[in-house]
Amino acid sequence: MADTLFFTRALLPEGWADNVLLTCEHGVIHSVRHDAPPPPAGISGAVALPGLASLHSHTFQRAMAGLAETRGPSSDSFWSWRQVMYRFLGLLDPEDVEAIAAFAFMEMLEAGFTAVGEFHYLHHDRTGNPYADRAELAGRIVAAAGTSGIGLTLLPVFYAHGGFGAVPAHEGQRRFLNDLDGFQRLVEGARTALLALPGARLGIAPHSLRAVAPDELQALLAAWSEGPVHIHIAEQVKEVEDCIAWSGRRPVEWLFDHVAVDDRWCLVHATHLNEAETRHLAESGAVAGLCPITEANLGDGTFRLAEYMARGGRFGVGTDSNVEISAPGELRQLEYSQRLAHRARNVSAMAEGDSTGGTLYRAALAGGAQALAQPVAGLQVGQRADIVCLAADHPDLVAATADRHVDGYVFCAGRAAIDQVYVGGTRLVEGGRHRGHAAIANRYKDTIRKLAGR
Ligand code: NGQ
Ligand code: ZN
Repeated sequence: MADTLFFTRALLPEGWADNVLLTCEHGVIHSVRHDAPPPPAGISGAVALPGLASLHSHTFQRAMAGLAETRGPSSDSFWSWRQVMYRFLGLLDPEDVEAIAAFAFMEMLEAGFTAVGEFHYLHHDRTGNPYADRAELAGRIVAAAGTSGIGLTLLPVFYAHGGFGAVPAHEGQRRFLNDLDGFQRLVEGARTALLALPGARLGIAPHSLRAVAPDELQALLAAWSEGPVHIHIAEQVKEVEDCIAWSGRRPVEWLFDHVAVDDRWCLVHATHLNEAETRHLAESGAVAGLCPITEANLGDGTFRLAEYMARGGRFGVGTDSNVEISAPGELRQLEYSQRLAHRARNVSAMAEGDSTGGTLYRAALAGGAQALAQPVAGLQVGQRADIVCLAADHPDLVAATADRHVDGYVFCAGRAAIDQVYVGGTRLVEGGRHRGHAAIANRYKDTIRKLAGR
């Protein structure tokens, strides 16, 4: 099946081009030509950007957005937020998980993301017992991705303990827990479920050094040679302190001491790094999975982006808790976190004349594609035709040229500039709205009303 798409302007790997004609076969870009005459089908859209990946998401948390913003009895923190989150997830049944995921994936598409890495750790029923099909909830995520049309990399999570030193998990974590055999069955179930979803990928995710013991981590890695490995690491100061108390090493130090971290890895957050850790991470070829909006919402801290970029470190962005879903918003928050920390401007742009939005966009594009093992690294032959098309007549873009489009999108207009979104050459969003919006949103709202009464 061959399709033709034509854009007035497009961001290609070699730079901006006018009148770009793309042909696609089975969703993959087959040819790219610029300065082409419009095809008989006419113009597909105005300003085409390759779609970004959200490399780290827990979709179910979308439905608790706004529910953890009231001050508690003592000072609030990541850890008190986590208690709220555990209480919330205790309410969810499989159809709720699917409805919420479909809504979050739809919003990602409407907000400039064309692929997602779902770090999936909600496995068992509300009492903590495995479902008859161990991959029941993984299957719900896959079904939701199918409903929305987003590109999925599913990362089933191994979670076994409540803290460093293999301390027992507590009640609130009962829906996450597996032993190694149970996890193997989960991964196989997830693999089978993914067969129904074209272009989907599978990875694994040891949740964190808190939830996975060293021998378990080694066993997981020994059994997994084929794809991405994601882990939460060094998000909170307390996590770093607890890791030192347990092992004498900081989390990223411990990881590099004990496993071969390479370009299959995504270290999610990696907020608290010292200089040597920053260098090791940059040199490893792994991706730092930055989730700037969630990290700000949870009060995590600030990633050492300027140093890391200067060393050639790779990164991508993720929507994590999905408290606000926006591709331009993640890049904006990332840069603003740096401006506040350094009391400077345009921190992420590396050289005089570089666009900050353009620099962040290209880096997050490459890092997201790598971390998810998806062919979504840009508008070139062999990559999937995942495209975010901005409206050229948006007030913030009318006079834009080249990377000023991206700066206008990231720093001013945000998702309001999005006109169309394509995944695999199929138009899923038109006029900023997903083609299944009404049905997916109604089902989500019914779910929220039902959960509120539970
Ligand atoms: C998660 N989220 O798995 O949803 C975690 C919280 C934890 C973030 N780290 C739980 N942002 O890390 O223990
Ligand atoms: Zn996370």
